[in-house]
Amino acid sequence: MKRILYICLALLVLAGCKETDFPVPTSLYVGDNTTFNVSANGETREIEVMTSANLTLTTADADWAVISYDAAKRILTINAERNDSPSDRNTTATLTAVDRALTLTIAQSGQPALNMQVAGATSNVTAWYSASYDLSKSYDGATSTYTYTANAPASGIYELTYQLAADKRVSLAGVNLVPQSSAGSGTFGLVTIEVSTADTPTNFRTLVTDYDCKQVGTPTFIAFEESIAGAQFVRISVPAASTKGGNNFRLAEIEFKGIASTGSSEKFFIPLATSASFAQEGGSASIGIVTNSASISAQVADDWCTATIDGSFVKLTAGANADHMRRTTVTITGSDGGSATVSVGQFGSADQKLTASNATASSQESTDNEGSNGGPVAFAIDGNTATYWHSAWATSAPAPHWANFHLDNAASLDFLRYYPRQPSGGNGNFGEIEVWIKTTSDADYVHAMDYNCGMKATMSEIVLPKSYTNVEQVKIVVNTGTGGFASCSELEFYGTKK
Ligand SMILES: [Ca+2]
Repeated sequence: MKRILYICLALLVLAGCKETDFPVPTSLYVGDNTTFNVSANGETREIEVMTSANLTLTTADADWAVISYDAAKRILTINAERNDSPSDRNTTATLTAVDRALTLTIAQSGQPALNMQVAGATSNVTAWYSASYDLSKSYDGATSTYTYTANAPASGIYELTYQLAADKRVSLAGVNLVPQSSAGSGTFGLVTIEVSTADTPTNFRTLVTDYDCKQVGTPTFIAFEESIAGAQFVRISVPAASTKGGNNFRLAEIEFKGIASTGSSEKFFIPLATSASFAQEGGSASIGIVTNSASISAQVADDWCTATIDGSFVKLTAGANADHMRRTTVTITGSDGGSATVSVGQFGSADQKLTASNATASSQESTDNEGSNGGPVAFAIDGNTATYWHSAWATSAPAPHWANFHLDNAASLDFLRYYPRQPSGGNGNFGEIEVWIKTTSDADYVHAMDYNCGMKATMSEIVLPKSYTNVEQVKIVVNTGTGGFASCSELEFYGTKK
């Protein structure tokens, strides 16, 4: 329709009619969507502008995107550089006619970033609150543990220096500071970050000065203006006076975010996840690949899930699922080598909670010691999240712990839900676990999967790698748990009933 309108307008102009004779507004159209995504790895993109008017172009001041407009061809060209940061960014381009204007948003995703390994750390703090709160707790991968001191150093500035394990594949692009969610005393305020590289490890360069983390209980990601290849030491300085209470330091986790280093001669392909799951209503999920392949591609085995590529991300989308859990696999391939298989599952509205009975465990604490709501493993399947199983502590019971459950009516078993102690978790929150399954045709348990519940206080949804039929028993081996214990308020089993 629009094109016909332009042709009519052009004919009118050719016929010598003055524009004022016909109060038809100028047409100016690029499609219904005015946001255009450009690849995070950089690209040149042309957008056809449907208009009869002479347009002028104004752009926001973004040095990463050169935007031009060819009035003769009516083509808007965006020449976007690679986004060398984990952060998304966008800019605008406005096309203006005599009587109207159209503003387009040009959006670019950031690069997928992995957590770089920390080889060690030192600080000017002479006394941590106790060994359980020392500096290593800020890089043990668990947000349930934290670094804490109640004493300020003589200088009044906490200095923490982390050594990164050498990794030529990635460049340090930013730091994610994870406070304790309760934001207690010592939650940090102002942060200065200095970095040195492997070739001159004692020569620090200041990248961020007095970034205000505002003493909040949520993570603060601080992106650098440029990523640093070969980063070796990272020094974090925090004035004691800027922390909550003014005299303490508390940090649950520090994550050093590395993006693919384009200067690396080694080819690499590192998927940031090997599984994804969708809610029964459907939705989308994104899998990042840290790679220096020029491009990636993805293929999905089943058509209920679709994959599109945005830079080095694979975006997966699924519609609603009215059946029980469905699964598929996505194969992602790099143009310069490397591939990964991602297991995708989607919960369905027909998923059913199965009945578990006869729980046994490697150990359980007595209600005399734990209190009337805690101890016996039967509390893990009583349907009440206020009661919980706790491994023994009055007598020694070292990890690994385990608990075993009989399923009474499982035609199939698809996934488990693990609820730590409610409402806020505590000792025994599951970390790394193994799931073992015995079906009617197995003589003994068969290893089904490993899973990391992360010792977090919130529920974990553990999707099995396949649908298991005729399951008799499930055994959970708890290799790590908060404080070395295992505890569980409820373990739920889902699939289809017999
Ligand atoms: Ca319970």
